[in-house]
Amino acid sequence: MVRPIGVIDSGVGGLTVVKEMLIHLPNESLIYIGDDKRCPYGSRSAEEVLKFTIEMAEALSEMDIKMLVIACNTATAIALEEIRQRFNFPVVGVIVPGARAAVATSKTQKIAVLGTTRTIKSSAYQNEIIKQSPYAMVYPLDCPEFVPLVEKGQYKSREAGVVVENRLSKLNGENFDIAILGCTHYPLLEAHIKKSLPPDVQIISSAVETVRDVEMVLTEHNIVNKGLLRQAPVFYTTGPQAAFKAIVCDWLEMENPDIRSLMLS
Ligand code: I24
Ligand code: DGL
Repeated sequence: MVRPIGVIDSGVGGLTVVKEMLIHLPNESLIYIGDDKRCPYGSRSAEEVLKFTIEMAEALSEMDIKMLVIACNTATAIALEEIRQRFNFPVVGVIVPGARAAVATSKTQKIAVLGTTRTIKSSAYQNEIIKQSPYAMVYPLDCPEFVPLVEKGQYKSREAGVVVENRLSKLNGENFDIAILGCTHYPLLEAHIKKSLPPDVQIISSAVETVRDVEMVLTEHNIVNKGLLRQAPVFYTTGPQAAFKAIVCDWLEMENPDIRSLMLS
């Protein structure tokens, strides 16, 4: 039995992190929980996000995971520290990796952060960037229209481009050289985001960066799976299975993924 890595998210957005993990960690087994029924988290209160995130971690703890990845930016912003205190397994969130990559890449240490309302209000990215680079300037921007836009499936449309451009125009005049995509859904809007920012601005996706941290933690804790072949990933959803399955199949290019239902209080 290969002990799996647990991955949690408010819905299907964390599949952007899963996609990277399946590519870069070919020996590891994964269990994913998407709280589709209560998605989106980004417009909810901190109390709700904390409670829901603890419930997901609890469910995975009972499934004997060896480590946990909080693939949701909003859940990471609100619940990372609390989850670390409550459970014995190592926990990786998406914010430290995104902030680290931004600080390492930026020439000017002027960094824009795009995220949900809850993530931006929490100041988690802002605090982490300043912790790593005390003289950095951070330009936070909440983008409440972006998640619904992606979830309507309209993220490629010209209309989506207009919405993105309007929102990002609020950063006009600020002189940053990095923009962090601080939300699972924003990589799907990356082409529009790129077009709406000055050409010299580099985009950093927290999803991609997070896998490096997962690899480091596995090595540090000596829990890399070296021998046995991995099991197929298992996906739990708190919402309807069919819609969830369709997105898993499409996004991860899987034919017949193992989709299961999970009830959370
Ligand atoms: N993308 C996301 N959430 C959705 C969606 C989407 N519907 C279409 N696309 N719906 O997130 C959320 C609510 N559902 C989810 C499933 O169960 C019922 C409720 C972004 C996902 C990023 C991996 C667009 C879409 C798609 C396939 C792949 C990617 C994608 F249809 F963005
Ligand atoms: N997964 C969330 C995030 O990364 C976006 C969707 C939501 O608001 O729940 O912030």
